[in-house]
Amino acid sequence: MDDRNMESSSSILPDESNDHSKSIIHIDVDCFYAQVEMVRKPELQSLPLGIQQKNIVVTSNYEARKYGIRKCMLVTDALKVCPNLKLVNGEDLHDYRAASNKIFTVLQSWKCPVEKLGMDENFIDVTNLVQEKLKTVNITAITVSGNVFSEPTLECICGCHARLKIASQIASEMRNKIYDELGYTTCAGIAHNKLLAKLICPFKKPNDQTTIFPEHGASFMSTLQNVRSIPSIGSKTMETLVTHKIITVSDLQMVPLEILKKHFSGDMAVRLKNLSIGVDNTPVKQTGRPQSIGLEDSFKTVSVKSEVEEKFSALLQRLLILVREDGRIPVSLRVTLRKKDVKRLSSHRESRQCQVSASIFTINNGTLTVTDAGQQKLMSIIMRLFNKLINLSKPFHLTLVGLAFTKFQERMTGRGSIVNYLMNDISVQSVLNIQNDCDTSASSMDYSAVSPSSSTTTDLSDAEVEPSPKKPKKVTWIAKRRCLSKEEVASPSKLKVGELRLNSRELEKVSELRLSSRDRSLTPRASPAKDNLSDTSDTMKDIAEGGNCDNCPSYVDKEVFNALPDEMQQELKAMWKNPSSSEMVPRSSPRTMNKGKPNSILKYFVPHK
Ligand code: DGT
Ligand code: MG
Repeated sequence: MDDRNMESSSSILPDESNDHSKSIIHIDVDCFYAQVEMVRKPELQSLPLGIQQKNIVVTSNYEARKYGIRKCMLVTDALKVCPNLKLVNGEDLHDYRAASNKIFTVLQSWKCPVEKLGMDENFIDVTNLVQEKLKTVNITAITVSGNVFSEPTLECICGCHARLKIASQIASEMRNKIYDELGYTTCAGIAHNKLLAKLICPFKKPNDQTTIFPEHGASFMSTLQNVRSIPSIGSKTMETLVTHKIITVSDLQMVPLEILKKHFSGDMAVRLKNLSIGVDNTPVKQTGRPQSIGLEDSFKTVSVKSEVEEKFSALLQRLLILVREDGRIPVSLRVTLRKKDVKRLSSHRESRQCQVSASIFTINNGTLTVTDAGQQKLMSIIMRLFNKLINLSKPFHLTLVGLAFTKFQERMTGRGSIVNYLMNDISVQSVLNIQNDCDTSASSMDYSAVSPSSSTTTDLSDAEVEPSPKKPKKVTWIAKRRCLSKEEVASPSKLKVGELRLNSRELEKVSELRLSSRDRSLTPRASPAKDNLSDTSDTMKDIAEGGNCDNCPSYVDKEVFNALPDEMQQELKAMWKNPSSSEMVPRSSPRTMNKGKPNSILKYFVPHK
């Protein structure tokens, strides 16, 4: 903190309950889907443009908004207010997702934590960067870039004003870079917490930014007409508040804590009170790879099995594109249905999931692929799950079908990994990537919403659950990812043994991957797809049947093999010679396993339990 601030004669102390130390930026892309279309086809820029999903205009460019086009208008209504509206179908989210990822990548170049929220919003915690810049600038000369919600009258003693001014400059640089590199205009909100940064973001739009200082948090919040504007207030909380005549944020500010505690848990009541005055201490959590990748399609009603199958087939095609882009090999598939109860006029969701064999997927030249046979296999798994969810002897009515890959194979690709030796040209997720998956287990603030618009196909990848988190029809926690400490990541030996071991399927994959990427002409038979991961025999046989260098199967790179330590070479040779040697490997607990020969490579070939 700068002494000049400390010495300021007219200064205020930060509220004890409110820590001003952070600098947070929230960036939201203007009319996102519409901009993606306009960047792709610049001739659309001068036209009123609407993005159509089924019979809804989900968004429109600002030209169309001048005519009164609003988000989620029915197409028929939109055409009434703007007959010249140019409509582009936006049901395929592929390009939007790609644009979203590019924006995320640009924002990551500042090396600050970036949390992706929906497809077109990101939080960036620039606290450390601001601290660095503070060392090099003259504080009295810093000005806010863009708009200010309200000019400060008194200097806050903690120095937050200077920090937020610097943050506003950084926000401006970020927005410029997104525009220069990708062509998208954006809005930004700058504040000392996520809540205020997000809510102030649309204060001036499009293509603008606004900074709010902590002391104006409560007065800004009191301008919000609906408690629902607060991102973490979900429909249930809202209902309870409304029942007790707490409609506006100002109502929430005024209701005594004791009254709130009668209707909510003590923590929740305090949290609601804090939010109402703009206090929020939730951290910006670096977004990692999604824990699941899914798609849903909702519709009026489907009651015929063949139609359901068609819907799943279409979803699967699109899902496989997403998975290919992700690059990880899925090992678990979930089917979701929303069933309509016609008598009770209600609906509910049900899901079933099962493991899928990693061998359904192959990697060709670094790209994840699924053969036609693999797709058929997946379809039969999907329909089997469907049959478990639906009693076909009775009529059924569905209003949504969903598919998601929910688990992915993770491999040890560290220095000591046999995978590394055998398939060093193949890109797979390594244990080191797990660090990126840190997350996102529940904390008290959730900015994401999961309730797809009722008639659209929705991308449900964890990181981009709902295109518009601003409409929190139902707020829920989504991703609970594994989070390893740095120490754990740096030292794989501290990871749970089960996570590091290669199971037989992985070994099988090693051979498949190796073959597909290098030596397809020498391919031994590919193992049949299986729905579970426990069978080792085929794999071992495949390996044992190969061999053009001292029992070494043909698909093994001789050079790589020769680079292995002697001990490993001997072990591998013994194993190839005698596939039943896999039986030497105890299958029980990791503890038993560790009692074997120290550093035995075979211990990595134990099937997962
Ligand atoms: P903005 O930020 O007001 O300039 O306009 P947008 O279009 O960026 O709106 P935003 O940020 O709420 O949502 C980002 C994109 O998500 C938007 O371009 C289209 C999509 N989206 C928004 N709301 C909905 C919705 O209710 N249903 C569906 N399916 N998509 C939506
Ligand atoms: Mg937007």
